[in-house]
Amino acid sequence: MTHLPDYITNDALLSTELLAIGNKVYQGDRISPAEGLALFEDAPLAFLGHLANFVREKRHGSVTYFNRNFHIEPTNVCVYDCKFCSYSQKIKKREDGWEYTADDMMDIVRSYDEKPVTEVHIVGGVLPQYDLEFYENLFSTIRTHRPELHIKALTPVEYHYVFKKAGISYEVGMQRMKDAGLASMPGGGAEIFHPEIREVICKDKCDADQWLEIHKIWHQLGMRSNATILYGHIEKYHHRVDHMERLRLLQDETGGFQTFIPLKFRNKDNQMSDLEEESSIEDLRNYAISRIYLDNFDHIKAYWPMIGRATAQLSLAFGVDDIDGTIDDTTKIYTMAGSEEQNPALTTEEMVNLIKLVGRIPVERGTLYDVIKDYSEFEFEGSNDFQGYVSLPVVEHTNGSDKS
Ligand code: V47
Ligand code: SF4
Repeated sequence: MTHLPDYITNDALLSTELLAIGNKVYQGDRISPAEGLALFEDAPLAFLGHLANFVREKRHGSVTYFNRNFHIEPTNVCVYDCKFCSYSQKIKKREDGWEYTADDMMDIVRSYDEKPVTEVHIVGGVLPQYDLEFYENLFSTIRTHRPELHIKALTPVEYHYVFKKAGISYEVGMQRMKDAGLASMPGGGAEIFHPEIREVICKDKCDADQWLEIHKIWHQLGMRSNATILYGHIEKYHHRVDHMERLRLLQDETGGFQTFIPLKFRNKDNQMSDLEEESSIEDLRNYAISRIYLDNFDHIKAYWPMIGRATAQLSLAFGVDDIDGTIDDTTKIYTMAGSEEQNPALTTEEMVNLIKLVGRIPVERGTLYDVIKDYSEFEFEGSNDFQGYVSLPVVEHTNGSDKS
């Protein structure tokens, strides 16, 4: 049996409760919501990093995944009024925004024809002209044009809206999306599930139960999806725990989630701009607790355009094993909200270097975590004497994986 190392158990700053949680994590036992809350409230960063890195390395060793994808945002105008999102205000001045037609979107898809991307990620605002037939036609046209391109598109927010308008059930709707070529669902629209917060920040779009139900139905069709949390605004720690608990319970039932993606709230150009943003320390604590809490999720992803490259590199020691794709177009929902990266573009070589510089092994993956290329032997150009990274104590492992 693996035990916490002495330098942790002898740390006078760690309470008996925290050490008991640490031992549970070492033994592969699930922590309770109350214990999750205790981590948020009391655990020091280094302790969280140690535990999260233990879990991360037990599952994935040093492997760090990335994929080559591009984004299409059909529109930056939205009928919904999410207080944290700059798109919600554009509906009043619709002419200032963009609304792509299916042809416009196919032009974008075709512009990647010669590029070795494996995934198109489609997500944006909700508008009436984007209805059931529109998305069916779009997905099937993309699939016909480039059959091997994985279509990861839309969220329960759009699906709920579109199916309701079409008068069909979630079951029928998701089956039709699958038949048209939808291959997986990204994690957006989750925000904070708890009604105390959801009512304030995004009360008019699908609620928590509807979000979870659509993912459940999608999983029951044999398909995979992601989940997010939008943290660092008006929610309290217990709302974050509640959010993760709901996801963990559904994952116990279906096993269909691949990846959890914590999204840090950014405060530019939205109705919550008066709020201060979380510190990078809190970002790292949040990644670590996500890794520890969600024991039935394979992957924790850092969305690097949002937190910046340096924090993304650090996150790899705090439970994260995936950095989002090499994106060479602009994903405006974040640049408008004030993300770290004004032009979120990384070439594959830059992504590989970024991961290697912090001592991890870059592996290019497909959307479903099929290994496309292992870059462990890749010699990168540039600085070998990177000094900015604090490495955590190496954890000893007794077995390769505890995937459930
Ligand atoms: O649900 C909107 C977020 C999400 C802000 O599954 C904001 O691979 C921060 O879910 N500050 C959509 N976030 C994006 C998304 C996503 C991103 C990357 C990868 C994957 C994946 C999914 O964007 C929305 C919302 O939570 N968002 N406004 C803001 N001001
Ligand atoms: Fe619309 Fe999504 Fe923005 Fe809400 S978060 S306003 S649903 S684009």
